Amino acid sequence: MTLSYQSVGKRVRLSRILGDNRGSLVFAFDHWLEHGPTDFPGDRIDPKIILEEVVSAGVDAVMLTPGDARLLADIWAGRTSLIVKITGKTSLRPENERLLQSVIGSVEDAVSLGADAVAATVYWGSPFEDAMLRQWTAIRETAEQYGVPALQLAYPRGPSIRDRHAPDIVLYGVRAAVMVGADLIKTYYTGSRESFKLVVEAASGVPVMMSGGPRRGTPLEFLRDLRDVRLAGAAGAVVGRNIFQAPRIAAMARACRSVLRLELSPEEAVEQFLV
Ligand code: FBP
Repeated sequence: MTLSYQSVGKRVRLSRILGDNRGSLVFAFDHWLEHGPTDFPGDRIDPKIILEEVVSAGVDAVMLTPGDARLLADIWAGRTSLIVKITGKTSLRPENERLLQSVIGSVEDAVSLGADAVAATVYWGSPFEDAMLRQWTAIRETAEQYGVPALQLAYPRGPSIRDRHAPDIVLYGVRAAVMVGADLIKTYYTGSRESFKLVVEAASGVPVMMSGGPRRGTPLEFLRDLRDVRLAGAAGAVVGRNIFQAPRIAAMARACRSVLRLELSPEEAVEQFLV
């Protein structure tokens, strides 16, 4: 059977992000929008400085908003892959509306920027789940026409969800993401290799990446989680704060990459890059 142009496009773009299941490190950098200044203590205000450090360390892709992808193109273009996140929210909006993300760009914007994927969040379990699924479906359909993979940030979050990291809850969100056509899924870590293996299995071959989360107590703790999700069969991780809040950003990015690629153990990575 002859493949469609779109399915070839998707395959080519996905391979730029994931390689041949090499253990991919994506740098998430939409935090100025999502969280604001609290994520950027001290003098870490300029996104250019942070992004340059991370890109120079060598990551498989960066995930940026459309505006930052344009503004920071001199830094990432030609050096790494781009994922454009086209939904977002601020922490300034009223508490009861923080379970909804707004559309902040289009698939066409992402294509114009040269993106290898578009990303959108779905808060599974949110009172706004219906609105987010409508957004997701429109994005996924358009992305399909351009042969652009659609990454879903599949985040269980809502009044009925007590623990968003609970294995059953994460697994449910991932399965749901597969059922609505995600090509790549980013989700919460369930806390153990065994439970994350079940999450990966529930995705039935759709690549799953761990979402970094707040900065851990020590780099070693985080690197051990990266090693465990990799051994659980994850395609890699999408990491923001654990890299850009580290004392030495580029060194931490290198450590994460070598662990995800299973080139070094977490302990060896600390020894090589972080002492
Ligand atoms: P982190 O590694 O810093 O957790 O980044 C991943 C990410 O999904 C970002 O893309 C996003 O800004 C943030 O986490 C969402 O954070 P929250 O869980 O507070 O909504």
